[in-house]
Amino acid sequence: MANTMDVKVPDIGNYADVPVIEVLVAEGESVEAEQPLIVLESDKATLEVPAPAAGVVHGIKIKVGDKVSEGHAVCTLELAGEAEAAPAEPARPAAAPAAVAEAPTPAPEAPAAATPPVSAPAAAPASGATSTLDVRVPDIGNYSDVPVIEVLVADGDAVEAEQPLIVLESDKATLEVPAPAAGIVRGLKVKAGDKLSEGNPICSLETTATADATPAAPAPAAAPPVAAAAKPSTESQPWPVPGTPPLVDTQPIAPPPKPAGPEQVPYAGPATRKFARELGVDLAQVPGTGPRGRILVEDVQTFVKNRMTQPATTTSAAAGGSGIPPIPAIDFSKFGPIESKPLARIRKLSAQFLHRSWVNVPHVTQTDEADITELEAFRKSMSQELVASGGPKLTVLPFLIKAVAVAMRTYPEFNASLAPDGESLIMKGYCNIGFAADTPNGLVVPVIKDVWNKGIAQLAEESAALAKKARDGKLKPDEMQGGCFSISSLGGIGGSFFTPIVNAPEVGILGVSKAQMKPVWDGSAFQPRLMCPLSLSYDHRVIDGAYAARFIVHLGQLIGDLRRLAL
Ligand code: CAO
Repeated sequence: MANTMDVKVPDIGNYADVPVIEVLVAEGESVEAEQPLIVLESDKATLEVPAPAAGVVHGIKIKVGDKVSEGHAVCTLELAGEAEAAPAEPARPAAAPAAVAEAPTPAPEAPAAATPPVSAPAAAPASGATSTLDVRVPDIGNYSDVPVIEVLVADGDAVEAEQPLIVLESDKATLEVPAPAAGIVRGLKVKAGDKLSEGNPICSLETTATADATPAAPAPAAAPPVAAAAKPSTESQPWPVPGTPPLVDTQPIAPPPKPAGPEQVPYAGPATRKFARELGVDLAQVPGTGPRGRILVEDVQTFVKNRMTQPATTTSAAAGGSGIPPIPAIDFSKFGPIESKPLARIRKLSAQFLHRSWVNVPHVTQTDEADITELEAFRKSMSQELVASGGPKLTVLPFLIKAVAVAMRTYPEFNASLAPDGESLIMKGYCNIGFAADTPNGLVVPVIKDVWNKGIAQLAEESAALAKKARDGKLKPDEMQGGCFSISSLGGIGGSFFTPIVNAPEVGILGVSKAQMKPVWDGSAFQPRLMCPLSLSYDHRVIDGAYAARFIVHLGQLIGDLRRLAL
């Protein structure tokens, strides 16, 4: 008879009702021991629950979105062999509760003798005086000789308290070691590839004593063994103890957005990191599609697939990696004072996306002007009416979204994507339209779903709600996915025509600028008309120039006479 094991959510410290963000296995799938089964993510930590033994997965009892606590059933494992059978309830590690404790003070189980991450000076120096702290690898459970995968600071760098200094990664967990206090990094003793254990020196920190920053004596209780980046210093982040519950803490890699700091560590779990390393993929170049930008194994696969299907022109060895001559690095400080300002994560990501589109897609931009005189009159009167009855304010954007969606019915190639192998077009039977939103953190593109089946008032309400969420940094990943076409509206700002960059794998994007009154010849006289500049960029591999010109003319007709939208 088959030997089975019930897999349950292990001890996850003080966490409860933690959302499941990924289920990584399917019914009947064979898994190796330690292969991650599900991923849990609280607002502070990402945890993988791996298989405690090799076997075949049956009776999955968890789905994405479920909220689980310790003991929640995950699945049953039909064990691969007697030798690998493990007890149904793994033993709880003594250190685990402390390790994952979210409590503001260390959990009582925290080993009293845990190596403090910092040796503070013997006596508190006077306020304003400098002192030196030795920063060492803190208590990391039973792990030893853990490889350093990234060193995030250099000698002489000024760091904030809790700013990550190095990243350690075992085959089960990835953890950052943060600075225990603000200061200047001195005598850095580690480099990527070194193997570290508890107590090994990392660097010294030259700190300026203030009442807050420099305790009079070492305070291991206040310095968590491994604290999560971008989180309050009071939070403990543990490592799992080997051979015990199948809990892997992957978080200290903080989710975005992250305040200014050093180069950000790509946000990915150990399984993804291991996979990327096996393939030699630099995770910093991989856009994450998981919750809060988390990089998934599938993202690494897509990245590699895209690289492999790129035209040969990008492999020219003589010209460097991408075949594009690099822009030379210049020491600007030779010419005057400068300041280095770290880029927000969203800006870095959008830079990647835009560059990717720019170099992959042969762009052409077709411009035209749409007569929105009637639209504007209608919009203003309807907006007042809608607002008076508690509805949304009407801007030009929802009309444009609707008009583009209707035009895409007549010109379906604008609602297509090129297959990755370039051999076919994927025609979409749905219509989701994204719109660029300018936010304090950079450009984001929320997507309105199912535009064909929505009226303009509903589009106004949804676009306003999504734009607000975008500005508040609260967009969920699925609210930025699934777009078929994008609109970039600068009409509320000014300017005339521009060249928007296609949001690949979409094939078209409409840039909209500020409408202005212009004299327009009606055959017998000039009439004052409100003309809106439109700039349609398209992927010339998919769309012919004539097709694009017909599309923009048709779009202008729809916008110019809204009755056509009802046809
Ligand atoms: N012509 C004339 N007026 C226009 C207009 C146009 N084409 N487009 C908008 N307006 C008006 C609006 O109607 C509104 O006027 P009222 O207050 O009198 O009603 C005013 O300008 C402000 O509109 P808005 O821009 O705040 O609202 P919107 O719904 O038109 O746009 C959003 C929302 C999110 C698209 C916009 O706020 C935004 O972020 N735009 C920037 C997009 C961007 O950065 N694009 C570049 C991407 S590539 O780097």
